[in-house]
Amino acid sequence: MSNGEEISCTTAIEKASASLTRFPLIPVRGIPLMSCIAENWDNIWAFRPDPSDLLIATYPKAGTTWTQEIVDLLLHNGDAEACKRAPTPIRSPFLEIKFPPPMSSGLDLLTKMDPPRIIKTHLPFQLVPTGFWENKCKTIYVARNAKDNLVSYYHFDCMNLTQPEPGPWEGYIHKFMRGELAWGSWYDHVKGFWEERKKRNILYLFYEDMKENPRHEVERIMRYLDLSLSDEVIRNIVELTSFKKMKENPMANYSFIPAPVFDPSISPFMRKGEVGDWENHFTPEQSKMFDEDYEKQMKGSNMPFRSKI
Ligand code: PPS
Repeated sequence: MSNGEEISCTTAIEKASASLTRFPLIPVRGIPLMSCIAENWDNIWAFRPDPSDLLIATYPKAGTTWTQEIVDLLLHNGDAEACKRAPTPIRSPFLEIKFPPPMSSGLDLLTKMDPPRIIKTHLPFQLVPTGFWENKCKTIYVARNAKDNLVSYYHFDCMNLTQPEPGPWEGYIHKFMRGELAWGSWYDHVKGFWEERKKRNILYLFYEDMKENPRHEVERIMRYLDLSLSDEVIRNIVELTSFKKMKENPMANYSFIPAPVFDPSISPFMRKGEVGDWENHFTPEQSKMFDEDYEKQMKGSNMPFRSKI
């Protein structure tokens, strides 16, 4: 997208903002989704990807944007300028998102793009349109430890004025534990894709591994995409996708979404990008209560989550 198109995208959001609201949640097959998504469900479910399309699936705030940027750079041989052609959600549409006109929905954007496309979703495994599996589309799933994921989601729900009202922090923890936030239960989401990862050839990544050894994870993504890039290009991609660089990159930091939709005075989209920030939010009592519930909800899953590195 040219600079002109980016401006018209921002203008569209500004025009639509009068009808934008904190969308209530409506269950779709038991999963709470924003009403703007639930009301368009039949069209989302009917989406047929191309076998060459790549799906990046996450629970919200688990490292989606970071992974979208890594993938786009890998597919463009590390060409930073090429990856500044448009903001993230235009380069890599968000499958299920649908805001009032004149804003384009994820499906509108996908229809206008030629495959192979990099498609983002937060849908849990059972709600991903079956064409992705029938067409054996490559899928990268990114999971983030529950406590940091929750903290990031809380700040996002405060600043994104289309998300349901988060309410007070203490109550938010309970909503997360009960799976009442948009896109449902974190526990079921991470387990759902984990259980399917071998059968569906899903590359399952952890945010904490990406922070600890970004080069290692970038190389894993590269191999999964059947690419082979030079040492120097890989080094450059790791640098370009560091938190600091992405925070400064207007095509990757969501600064093109104007207030009052994303209100940066409440929290920036690129907030901290750390592992362990939950320690600055949970009281010892909240942490203990959360851990006890976590043990029950994750019993038998044996997933290698780390809330510290
Ligand atoms: S969304 O809205 O669901 O697509 O958000 P998502 O991109 O999944 O998650 C946003 C959080 O990821 C952090 N982030 C990064 N961390 C480390 N390195 C890089 N490059 C990076 N890019 C984004 C972002 O800051 C959000 O986490 P918090 O903890 O809120 O800072």
